[in-house]
Amino acid sequence: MIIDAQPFALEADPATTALIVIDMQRDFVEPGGFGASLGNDVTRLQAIIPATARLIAGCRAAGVPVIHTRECHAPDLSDCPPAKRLRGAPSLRIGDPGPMGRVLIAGEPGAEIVAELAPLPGETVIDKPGKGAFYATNLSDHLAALGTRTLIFAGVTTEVCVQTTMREANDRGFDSLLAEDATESYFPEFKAATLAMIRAQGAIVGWTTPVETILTALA
Ligand code: C5J
Repeated sequence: MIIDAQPFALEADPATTALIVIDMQRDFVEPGGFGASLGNDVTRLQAIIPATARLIAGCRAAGVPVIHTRECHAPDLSDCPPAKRLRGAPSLRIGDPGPMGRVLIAGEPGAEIVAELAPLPGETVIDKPGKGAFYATNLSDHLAALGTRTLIFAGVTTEVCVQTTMREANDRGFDSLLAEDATESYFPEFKAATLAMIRAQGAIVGWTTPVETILTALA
């Protein structure tokens, strides 16, 4: 298939393509979670849920594997560097009890993916302690087993976990396409800058295009 995209069309085979939905967790998207504790307006992130749901549904219908990630840590915080936990002065730190359980801890309600985008039984969910989904996870092995060459990205936040993972993927030889309206930042200027820097210099990190364009190519 040919996907109309910026900075130029991307050629991909659906049989070797996978969708990675980054960190669409209650802790980032709902009031009372980690994102809100840092002083952010989470309603911006909630707004991408319908487009992300359409993208997931289109990929499932086309037989493109859907992989979900969650940024979260072990209950004993053994995989959370103190430098990450102690930074700044948030109202809640990682591991603290909050309205949705302990913040960014695996198994707590806040670490769960929002109900509208819940993984189907059998879909892969990668719990990751870092911003990038390749760091300290089995994502590389999983993609190798699938034979994946092209990655479609959605999720939050655009300039943090999404961009970090796209850069990790780029260095590992994947073609990476970001679904523009299925990703969001707490800071609109950071989203715009990230989309621009991804596709700059002849797709130096990857491509971007709207969800509907991806769905048209997959149909
Ligand atoms: C952040 C993420 N922003 N998923 N995490 O801390 O982007």
